[in-house]
Amino acid sequence: MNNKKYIFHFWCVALTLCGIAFVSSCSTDHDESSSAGECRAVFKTLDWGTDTCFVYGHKTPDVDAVTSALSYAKLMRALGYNCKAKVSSKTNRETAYIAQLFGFDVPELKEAVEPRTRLILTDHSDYAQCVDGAREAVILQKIDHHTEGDISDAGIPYVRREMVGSTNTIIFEMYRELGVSIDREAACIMLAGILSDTRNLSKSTACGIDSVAWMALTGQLGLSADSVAKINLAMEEAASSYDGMSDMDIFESDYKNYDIKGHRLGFGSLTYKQAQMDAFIDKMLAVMPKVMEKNNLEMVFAKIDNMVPNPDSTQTLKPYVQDGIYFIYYGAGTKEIAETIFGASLREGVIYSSEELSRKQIVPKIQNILK
Ligand SMILES: [Mn+2]
Repeated sequence: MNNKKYIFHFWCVALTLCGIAFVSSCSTDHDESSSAGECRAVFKTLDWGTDTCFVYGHKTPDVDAVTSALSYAKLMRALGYNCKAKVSSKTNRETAYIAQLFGFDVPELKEAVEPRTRLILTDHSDYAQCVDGAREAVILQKIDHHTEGDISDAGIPYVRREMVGSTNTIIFEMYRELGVSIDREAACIMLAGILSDTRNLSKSTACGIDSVAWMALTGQLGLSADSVAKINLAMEEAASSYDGMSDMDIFESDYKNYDIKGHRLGFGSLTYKQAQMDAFIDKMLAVMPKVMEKNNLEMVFAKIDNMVPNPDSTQTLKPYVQDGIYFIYYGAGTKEIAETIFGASLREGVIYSSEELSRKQIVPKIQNILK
């Protein structure tokens, strides 16, 4: 190898290693002062371009997707970067409810972006969930709490991915580490995301750091545990009140697409009361072929949280509690996948599981089974 080539090779390797060290230290290191300095330095080196950088959560956004885009765009603006939150498809009823209660504006709808648009992605890690045009855009950052999807971490200059209950918990940590003050609006926005994704810290995905953020934000907003429980209950009711919605809109109220090893699949997350569960499942099974056609899928899945009256009737702020999930499936090969994960079907297309797995926990299991 001649000398010049050798030196060039050396610098390529050295710079690559530095890059990797930077990303991983920023994404896992919680030594606040040093990681804050490193993050600020990484942000400075990003290719921001001259136009606004858009911050997007996933398509068919839930509250965490919408609010993480808002809170992160706000954080970036506080650091001096021209960022704006957008949504790539219409928002759901729970988002409308909490935005009105807390008094924040839902981002404008922008369904597609031009090539070379600068993007920051929150709450998703798969191209199938991105705003249209994302593959031709420049993705500057990814802030997420899911396993790594087909938008690989390695290709993005700044990634912070932690398996916590809500994307907003990660963003809360970043405000603190970067020393950016959390104003009332930011506190409301982040709390909304945490309440929704962790169902007020009751989901199995919630961890210690979610509680830390919950304590700090509710404290700042002067909300008692009871008033937070009331807000959460109303959010939960808004999320599961499907009255007046078409079956397709219900299925898509909390829905994601995935491309896994060449298989295109869709996955809905629903909630329903056990008393009317059978009829609800029949309606959802009937709409799944249409979901398949509309989204050009090979397989369609949904999990339905099974809600039963709370045996402890003194808990008026928690009239219903979850009792397992129903997992429904449609499409060639889906029965085998579903039964490998959850065991035998109750009837064609339907399985019950007492284990309350979230979509985030089920998708990696499907990923392992698919060839
Ligand atoms: Mn989320």
